[in-house]
Amino acid sequence: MVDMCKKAEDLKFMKIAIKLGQKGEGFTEPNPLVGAVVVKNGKIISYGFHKSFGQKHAERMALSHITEKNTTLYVPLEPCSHYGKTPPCTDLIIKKSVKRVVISIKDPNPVVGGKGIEKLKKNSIEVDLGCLKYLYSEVNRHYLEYMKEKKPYVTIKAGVSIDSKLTDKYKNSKWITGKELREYSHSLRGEFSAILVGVKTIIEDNPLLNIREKAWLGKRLYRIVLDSNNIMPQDLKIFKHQENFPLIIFSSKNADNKNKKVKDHFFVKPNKDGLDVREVLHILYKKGIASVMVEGGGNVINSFLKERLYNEIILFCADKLIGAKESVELFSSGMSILNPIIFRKREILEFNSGYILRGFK
Ligand code: AOF
Ligand code: ZN
Repeated sequence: MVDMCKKAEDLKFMKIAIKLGQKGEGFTEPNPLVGAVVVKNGKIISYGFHKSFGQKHAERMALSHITEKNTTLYVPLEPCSHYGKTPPCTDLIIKKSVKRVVISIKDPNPVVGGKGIEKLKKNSIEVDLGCLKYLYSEVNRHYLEYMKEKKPYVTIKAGVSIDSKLTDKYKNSKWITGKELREYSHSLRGEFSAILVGVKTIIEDNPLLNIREKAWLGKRLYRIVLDSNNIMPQDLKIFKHQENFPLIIFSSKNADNKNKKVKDHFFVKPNKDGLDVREVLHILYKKGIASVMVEGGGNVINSFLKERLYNEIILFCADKLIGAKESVELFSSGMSILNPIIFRKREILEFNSGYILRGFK
């Protein structure tokens, strides 16, 4: 893969713009991660990034206060040309007499989709497209999946023993991974718009499913529960703190109990494994949820694996052997043919008590 830019200095400044955009991770969705750098005579004179959903676009943060003309603007995503929550960034770029704009990728958002670049060119601004497009597509993968595939980016996360067991022989899953791996996994929630679990996990563990780490202070995280038969008791902890951690429930259209327990309680098509997860994802897309981490238990993970509805898998593997045939295995239903999971990229991180494997489809 070639990720080259037209000029060597473009590579340097675009890398900085992309890194700046990453500061907004976990806070901008369903909007993208965008940073912007303004350069004059080889020096950065201003920069900015999109901090959180609804706030100013990166280009506006970087350009608003500058007086210099004939600058180069580095922005990984094509500048917008539409009136959204803020006026078009292209108008500001033109007003500020920017000479050249370097962009990694065209904006897949249909309201922009090339019109931003066209407008800049029409106003005699030089545009270079493609610089670090692979790097940026990786960084901005939630937004791209959401815009292009019209579904949230799905990450499956599971804590397993080295023999792939999700529970011990009494079907307890809570202590498969130790403190070290559990804390890491907990903090990872910050990267996503939502976490999704099955009702069994909620009833057995009575978790809050929120984020408590300082690093993610102020983050809003949706909690999604798949409860086919609508049996979840309403005195569980999951019903608390819905201001910052809104709860969404999905039950089957065939459930006997059709009482809505929260405002966003949806009744969807059932299938033989539980619920039609495609419909679940479609509803989440419509609600503006760009990424979901599927946390378990076994049945829920199974449904997403079976439908191949995932973009990424994160396995927290503890140095433990469980061995019992009564314990729940990861993907125990299996495939009818040998069907390898092909990761285009994988990362492995070692800990004292195990390792994390993160595979990207
Ligand atoms: C951002 N931040 O830095 C840039 C974006 O919801 P709005 O009105 O703010 O518009 C969001 C769209 O604006 C987004 O989908 C993308 O097409 C474009 N660019 N958005 O949130 C930014 N540059
Ligand atoms: Zn904009």
